[in-house]
Amino acid sequence: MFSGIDTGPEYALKWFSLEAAWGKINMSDENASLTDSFLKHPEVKKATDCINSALTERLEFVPPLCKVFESSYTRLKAKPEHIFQIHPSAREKLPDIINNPVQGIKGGPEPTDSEKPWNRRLNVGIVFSGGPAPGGHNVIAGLFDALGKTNPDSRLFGFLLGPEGILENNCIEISREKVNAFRNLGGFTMIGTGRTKIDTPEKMQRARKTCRSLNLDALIIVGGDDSNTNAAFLAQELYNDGIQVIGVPKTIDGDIQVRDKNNELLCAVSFGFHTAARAFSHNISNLCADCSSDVKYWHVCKVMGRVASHLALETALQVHPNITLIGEEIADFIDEERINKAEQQGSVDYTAYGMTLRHVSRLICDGIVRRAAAGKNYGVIVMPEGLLEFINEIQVFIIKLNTIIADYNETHDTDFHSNFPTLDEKLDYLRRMARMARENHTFSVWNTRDDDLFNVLPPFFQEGLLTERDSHGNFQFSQVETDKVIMGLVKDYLKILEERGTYKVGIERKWYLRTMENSGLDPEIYGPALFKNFNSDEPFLLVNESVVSVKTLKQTLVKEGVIDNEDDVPGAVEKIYKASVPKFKTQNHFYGYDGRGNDPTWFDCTYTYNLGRTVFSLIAGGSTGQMAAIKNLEKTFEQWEPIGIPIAPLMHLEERKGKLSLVLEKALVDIESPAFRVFSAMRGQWLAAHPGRDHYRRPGPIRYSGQSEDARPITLVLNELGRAE
Ligand code: FBP
Repeated sequence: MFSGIDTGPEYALKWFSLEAAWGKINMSDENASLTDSFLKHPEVKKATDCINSALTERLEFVPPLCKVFESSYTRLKAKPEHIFQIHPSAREKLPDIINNPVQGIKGGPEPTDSEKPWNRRLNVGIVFSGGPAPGGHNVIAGLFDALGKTNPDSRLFGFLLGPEGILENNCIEISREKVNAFRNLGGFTMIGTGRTKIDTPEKMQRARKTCRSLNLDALIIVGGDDSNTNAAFLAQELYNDGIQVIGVPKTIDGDIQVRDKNNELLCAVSFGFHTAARAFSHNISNLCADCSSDVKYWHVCKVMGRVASHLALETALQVHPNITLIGEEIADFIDEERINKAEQQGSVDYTAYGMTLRHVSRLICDGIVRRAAAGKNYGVIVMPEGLLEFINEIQVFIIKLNTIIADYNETHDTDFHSNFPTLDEKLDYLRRMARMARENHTFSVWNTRDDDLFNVLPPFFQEGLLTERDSHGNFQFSQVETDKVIMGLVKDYLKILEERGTYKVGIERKWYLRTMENSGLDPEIYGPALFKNFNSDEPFLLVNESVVSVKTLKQTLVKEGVIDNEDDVPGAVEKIYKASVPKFKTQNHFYGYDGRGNDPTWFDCTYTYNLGRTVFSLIAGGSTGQMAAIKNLEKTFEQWEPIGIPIAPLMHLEERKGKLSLVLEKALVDIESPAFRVFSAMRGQWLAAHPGRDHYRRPGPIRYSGQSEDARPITLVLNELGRAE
């Protein structure tokens, strides 16, 4: 017998019972024929068909066109008024595209003659890169329609499963039938996506080979900050081949936002953001309805947003959850008290800048305790998945571990994660690094102090921090249970507050009076002894802090002379005390992949379709190294203005895979922005730590008609209103 394989009698028993179960599930022949005829019934067929009326309506929706695309011909017109602060490194590495201007798009009558006919036949390749974002299919649809309208012989190729499809020359030709099957639908299902990066001379060479073999005039990269960075480098690489490369700003994270040097907004948000935020918001508002009905759970909602907290902020504005954490605010926090104390001692307390994990957990506890005092032992918490990166001590770990992993991969034949597959092996490697540094008295990224601090973290969190980086060297926040880490600390601290007697559920005064009177007890005698605010006019009563158990309850009542030592605590009083003991129960939720795959809102349907048309105008106008964008997204649709933004001037240096690289800058939440200031002014109200109704908002489900949903993200609306003031 082979060791390790269970073939004994017990195994046989398990197998037979499984077989019996399948026998029941698999219909007998007689049942199968019955099912067969039932399945052929036209109503059954209709009810179970993949094509349903909601889908048909969606496929038939025609997004409106920006005014300029109503003309039969478009041309580009440089907008030299927009200038950028250019990084010298970008100037050096991207010389042929660094001086690109912002391009405006103008409509007009068809030109009569031109050196390069505007309606020439084009071969264009398109690729999705990174995570899906609602609206991607409409970029393809917009581009396909514009190509076909201008020259029916033009061809559009879709590279399969992301940039890997370019490297492998794995593509399909996109037909009208295909486009029509995906109009206004979410996901990137038509051609798929992937996270491969074209970042080495060898990969650039392979990309060039593919483009040449398909005789491409242009390559379109629909992606986030890293992918648009890639687009710029490819544009430079393929410049002399005459192959144009155009980027499209995609990511639900909403962190591609572009301003010129004079702070004028050129691109307010990437596509997909609105839909994802609205999808999360609809689901989270359902949780608000749930928890305020059953009044027993705190729903903890982690929402996607790898780095920036835009999605969390938009969700907060959409739903008004009781507590929302915004990473950028947490990083910006300054503990004045600690700074002053250190100053008085003639030193500097660097830990006073930014919040620690513990500090964040205390903030949450404060909200929970205050709501409990108002009788609300339930609520909704929203936190961004990238929160940990904004927390001092964690950020340091992430940067150090990124460097260690990147260095290891560069100097060894096999990579860090294959060489150290288990957590113990990884920890052992780190321990050895720290020991060597100590024994040899040399500088090391990982020292004994790091190792000690790291070892007090729970194993699941250590594992999370050591998780494999993505192909861009980014830390994969979606793989870390941020909510679990924070809520673990919250639970511990609430326990302490409960023991101190400061975390109590408020008792409704009316209920107290009724319960006492029903038991024949005088509420006026027990009240002052039991509650610390009995003599106020507050509607919720708080049990004295000294009462933390039935034993201390009795001691307090005896001390206050309400009962004698020999007496038992009356049943009604014990019941009232027990009702004040909080039971902190949580339900954790992660909102990310669901919203990423959602069918797009009217905003995203329209935005992306017009982006596709913009891409065509940029190609036809001879641009390369540009990102298609729509200016004025924050305003009404009539004011939307399609433009091309040069990518190279947007680059700056950032740490990637432990090294400084030129990349497109991610836009973080600006805590001085009107949207954030509104959030910050209203969050006290949304915490609703007062008796009475909560302030939850119901944004409703996503539609595409624009009839009953916000026309655009609330963040954009508020920022625009604030700017105009
Ligand atoms: P992109 O930046 O590629 O658009 O992806 C964003 C995102 O949806 C993040 O919000 C999330 O952290 C990440 O993708 C998850 O990535 P993965 O699909 O690799 O799990």
